[in-house]
Amino acid sequence: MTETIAVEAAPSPYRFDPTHAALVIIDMQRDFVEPGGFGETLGNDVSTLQAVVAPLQVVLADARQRGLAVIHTREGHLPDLSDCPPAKLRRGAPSLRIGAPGPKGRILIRGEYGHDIIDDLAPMPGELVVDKPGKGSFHATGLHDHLAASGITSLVVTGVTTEVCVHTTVREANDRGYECLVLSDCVGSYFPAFQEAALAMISAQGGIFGWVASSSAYLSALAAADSSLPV
Ligand code: C5J
Repeated sequence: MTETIAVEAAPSPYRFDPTHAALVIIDMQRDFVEPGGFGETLGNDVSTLQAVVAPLQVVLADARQRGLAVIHTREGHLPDLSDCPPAKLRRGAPSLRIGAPGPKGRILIRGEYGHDIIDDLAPMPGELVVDKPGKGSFHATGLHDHLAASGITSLVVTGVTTEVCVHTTVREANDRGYECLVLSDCVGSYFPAFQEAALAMISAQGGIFGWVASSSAYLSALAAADSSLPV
């Protein structure tokens, strides 16, 4: 039986049908979350991203238990860097550039240990893993086609970093007609001020890009709907 769930969210209740929804987990990769990866080479303190892992594990376990579609993404490049625009390679002042040998293998290169998703959130068989060369999950990937073929119209978005790959993905999704709920404690930034501003931007102006809720509000709404089902 399908049912519309209403999650207490900003700027208004987020309504979705779990049979047409997916949990999207963005870039929870060792290269961003753990010391020695791309995030740290850019001068960031990676510890702020680690706070996301525990609440996200709870949301992921719930999605798996209720059969919600789960999609993971990974930002990274082919070993020959042919899919990495030179402008991206040159950008910033990293201590190690994309493709350089780092403590977890070549920085942000597909197939390397650091590029993969952290063990605590490792994909299970049957869960889609989208490899993306950009910040957004729709650019140069088959994600839109996959979602359309699966009848998915609502995205519950989590992962890192809030103002970069999460924001870019939500903006891309919004322009393609998806309704996104961003879980505020399941997205993380290296910069607290960016976290706050990025979340505010999503729900501002009547929900210009989407909705924002805590994972507890999201899980409570699902649990309430479970308990109201006829037995
Ligand atoms: C960044 C990402 N920050 N996953 N990537 O370069 O947000």
